[in-house]
Amino acid sequence: MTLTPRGAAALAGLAAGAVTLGVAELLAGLLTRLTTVEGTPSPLLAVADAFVDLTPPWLKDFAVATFGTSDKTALFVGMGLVLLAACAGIGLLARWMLAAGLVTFTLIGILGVAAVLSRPGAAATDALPTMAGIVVGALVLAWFNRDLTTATAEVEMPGDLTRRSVLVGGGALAVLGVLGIVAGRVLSGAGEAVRAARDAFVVPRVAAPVTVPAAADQGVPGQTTYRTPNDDFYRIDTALTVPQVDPATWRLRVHGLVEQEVEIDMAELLDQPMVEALVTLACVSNYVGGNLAGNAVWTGWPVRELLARARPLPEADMVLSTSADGWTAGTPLEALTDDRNSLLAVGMNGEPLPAQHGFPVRMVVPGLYGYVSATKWVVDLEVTSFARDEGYWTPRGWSERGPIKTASRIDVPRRGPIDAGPTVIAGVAWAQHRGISAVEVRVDDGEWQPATLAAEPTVDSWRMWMLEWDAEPGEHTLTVRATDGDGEVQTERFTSPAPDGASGWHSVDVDVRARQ
Ligand SMILES: Nc1nc2c(c(=O)[nH]1)N[C@H]1C(S)=C(S)[C@@H](COP(=O)(O)O)O[C@H]1N2
Ligand SMILES: [Mo]
Repeated sequence: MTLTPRGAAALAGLAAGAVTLGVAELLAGLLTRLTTVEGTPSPLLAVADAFVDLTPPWLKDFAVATFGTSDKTALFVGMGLVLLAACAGIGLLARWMLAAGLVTFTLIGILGVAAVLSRPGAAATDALPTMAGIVVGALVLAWFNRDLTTATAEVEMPGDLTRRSVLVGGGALAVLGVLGIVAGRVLSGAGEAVRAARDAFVVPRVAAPVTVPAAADQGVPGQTTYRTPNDDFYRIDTALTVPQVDPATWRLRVHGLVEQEVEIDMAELLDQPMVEALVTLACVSNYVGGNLAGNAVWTGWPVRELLARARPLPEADMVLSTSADGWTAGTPLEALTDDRNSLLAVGMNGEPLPAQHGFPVRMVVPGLYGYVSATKWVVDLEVTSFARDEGYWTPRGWSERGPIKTASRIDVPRRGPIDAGPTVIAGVAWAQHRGISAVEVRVDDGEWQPATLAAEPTVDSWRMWMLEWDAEPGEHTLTVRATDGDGEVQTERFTSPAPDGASGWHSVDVDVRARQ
């Protein structure tokens, strides 16, 4: 097997890149092992995290619309391709002019160091693994180019020999680099750190447990179930690796515009009278007809009780909650102090919170989109005001306040042709904290027909609906609209998710075939 000189140069660049990342990830993994739970950020993840934080609203919107909840995978694949191209490019540049290649290589490496240091809670020493990687990678690049220069100089020779050494040596180093990355990730114990703590976590019992009446479901095949199993619950957050928060060291601090700063740990939280509440969470990025919403029984302590201990000052009108990974939400103080079930939740459908959904503690606020309220891995509550502070998404093009808009969705029939005759149209509607008083369905341009509503155990959750329809052969458009508990009919006006949630009626085109 032979390589063209250019191929050899590109391979040398790839080997240098792989070795850099291998050394950096391996050292970061070792440091994490030797130190605390949070550990040293992985340089690769730090770059991805920094990218996520800098993503403009249109790009975030595009990513969620295109890749949905796979947007994280898409980001990693994209980043991998960019890295491969950059390394090959640097290899070619170094062959043409070694100094230029080395300078470019170092500059990109410095961006990596900056990304690591930009992570919340990063210490100066966290830069060391990446810096060590850059030094080793630069040596590899220089060493190969000494080889490459010889190879081009000795054109008279059967120069394949030297290029073959690049092929073998570069290939081997690239493999070693990848192994280093894998070993580093394994060492850092990604995803493992708090598993044992979660397994041992007991969700507290409550005085008045929630029971979901069977009549809350209608059981139409394909229709949403009233309760969403934890494994099927949508997941949206900016965290590329799930934050590992150990309940043993977890603390929640309440400070800012308060008469009394308060700090509680897990033992104290679990000592409080816990309640259960059914609440449907919804994401502001959900499109009309989309599925970024889920309903669960949450177990937790009402946030208002904790805030009452801190006694907010009169000028306060917002609580800025912060997660272990530095994400923030700005929630109106009123939504946390009025009589609704705004919780510091530790249980989801009777289980400890899954790691992805905020273990050990998250916020759940009925009636508000997740981006302004549902902080997972919550560690800090700053009582403040909208005039002074803003949550993570506000400067990124999303509205400061995020009350959930009334929404309704047709689950069945949804796609594919159906047979003519008796059919059930069914779905779900939500207007959290106001409730749903009516759902109507229209076939083509016909009359609005009232759907049958399932029981509504609480106004904080969604409500199932169904309607029998005698489907006639041909193409039909089904449209749904809901009326909330205040008698307000869902608006027909279509808007996209940004800046404060999508609106408009959901409709579905169905192809009805005559029965043979
Ligand atoms: N720490 C943290 N909490 C977060 C977010 C986040 O990015 N980081 N995203 C919020 C958003 S936008 C939504 S819609 C809900 C989603 O909660 P889920 O993933 O449990 O469904 O979490 C909220 N809490
Ligand atoms: Mo969201």
